Amino acid sequence: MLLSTMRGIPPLSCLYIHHLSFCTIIYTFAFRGSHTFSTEMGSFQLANGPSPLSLSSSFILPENKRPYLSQVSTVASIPVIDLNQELSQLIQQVSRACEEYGFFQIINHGVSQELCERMLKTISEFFELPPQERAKFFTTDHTKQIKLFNYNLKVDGQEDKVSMWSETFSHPLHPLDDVAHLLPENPPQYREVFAEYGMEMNELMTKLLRLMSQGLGLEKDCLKKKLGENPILRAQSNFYPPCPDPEMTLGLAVHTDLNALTIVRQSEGVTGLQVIKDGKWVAVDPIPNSFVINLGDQIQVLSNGRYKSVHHRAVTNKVHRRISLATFYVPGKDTVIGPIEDLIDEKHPPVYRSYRYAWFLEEFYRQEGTRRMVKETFELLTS
Ligand SMILES: O=C(O)CCC(=O)C(=O)O
Repeated sequence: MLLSTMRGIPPLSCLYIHHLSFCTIIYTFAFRGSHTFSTEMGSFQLANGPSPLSLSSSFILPENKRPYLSQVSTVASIPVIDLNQELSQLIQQVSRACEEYGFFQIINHGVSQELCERMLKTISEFFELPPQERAKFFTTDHTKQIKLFNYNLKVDGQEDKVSMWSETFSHPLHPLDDVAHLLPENPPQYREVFAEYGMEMNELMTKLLRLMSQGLGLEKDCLKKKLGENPILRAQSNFYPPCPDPEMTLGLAVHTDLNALTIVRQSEGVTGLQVIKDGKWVAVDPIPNSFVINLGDQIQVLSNGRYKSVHHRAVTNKVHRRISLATFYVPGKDTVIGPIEDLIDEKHPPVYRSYRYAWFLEEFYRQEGTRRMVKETFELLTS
């Protein structure tokens, strides 16, 4: 049962930010803090920070942007879909989840559990490296292919941005050849594990895009074709250290994903990802050996608004750290995105104008530091 009241929770519009390649939060890397606290991994220190992490004022959100955790539904959940079932039933479940939630979890997906565990362990070891070693990847330049950073949020009427309680490492995942030699040498298995994981994600993305196309009544490769000939997959590892007061801050601010499709593997046993459904926050509890799938802005546009790119956020945990790896399907910059013709008719006029993905990115950066309304700027006005 969902909570019937959300008093104290600000309207979503106050919180909107989207994903940069992946989230649309602002990059800065300010770190201030001098008090230490014990965590399960000692005192975590941001790679760009001079001292161990503490809940200093730079992490504290104004009241109207705090997570109000007691009001998050503990009972409602997003759909869980078994990929190993009869095709027409599977397509129906996927399209329903895409239309009603924009989010679902998948089980029996065919990706090796052992590989996923190795990948999460590798990420964990990466974030346990001494800050000075991780700092080699730190940058404030969002055009960099490989970047370690932490997301910040600009708050109206406040000069300083609020830092999110997380550290993020992002790089291409598939194809990897051009940048493989630039990925971390430590932990030593990093490159091999990510190369293997990238191939699995590429297959899974194709499988999901096919199901989603068929769910729209389209030929099975339609979405993939519309997303262009030179897409890439990017990986974004998120590390959330334990937080002394999860009510005061967020791990990742509210956003929709900028790209087409996202596959998230989260560490088991710690809940942190939350998604909005009918104006209420719902926790996405990790199910053993599952992936969370969420639709990005480009799928919403291609489907002419039938499939939803939904707002989500990550909250922190007082005792446990949490790790997640998001894999993003990123169209090539020249790809023209717009509502698919077969989905347009008299009853369903186009909701968006077509654009090159590069223009969407430009708009995304143009809005940096403001309330992000990127796909909204491509909406067509209806009379
Ligand atoms: O589960 C999580 O940590 C949130 C992942 C996410 O939203 C992202 O990386 O964009």
